[in-house]
Amino acid sequence: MGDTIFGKIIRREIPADIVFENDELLAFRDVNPQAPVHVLFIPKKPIATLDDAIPEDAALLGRLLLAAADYARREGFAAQGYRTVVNCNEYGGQTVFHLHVHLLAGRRLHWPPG
Ligand code: IU
Repeated sequence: MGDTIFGKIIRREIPADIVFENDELLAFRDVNPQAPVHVLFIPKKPIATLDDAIPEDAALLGRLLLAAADYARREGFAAQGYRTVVNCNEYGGQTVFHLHVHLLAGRRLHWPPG
């Protein structure tokens, strides 16, 4: 299932504040939040980066993004607004090589990002 820290979270080898789970996805609070709400949505399948995703992952990645949107709606901040981010590789700022969608909310976010 991959040997990143997120793989360990999926396997419950290290703790995380999990907010959503189904058979193929997991979501947990970022340990270093950049906004009042900062949740990471990951596929359990260990895709290292968006650049490693293949056409067969299309539906999974769609459900991953929709899981973030559903969470925002459920938690009541969808109408106010939020941001989803996927960092890819070094210049994209990726530090954990298990594909993840950041969901940031709870404050006005700046654009463009740094
Ligand atoms: P990035 O897109 O790869 O840079 O995001 C990785 C995120 O994972 C980053 O926001 C970290 O704070 C977060 N994180 C975490 O929530 N728990 C961990 O044990 C580790 C990183 I390591």
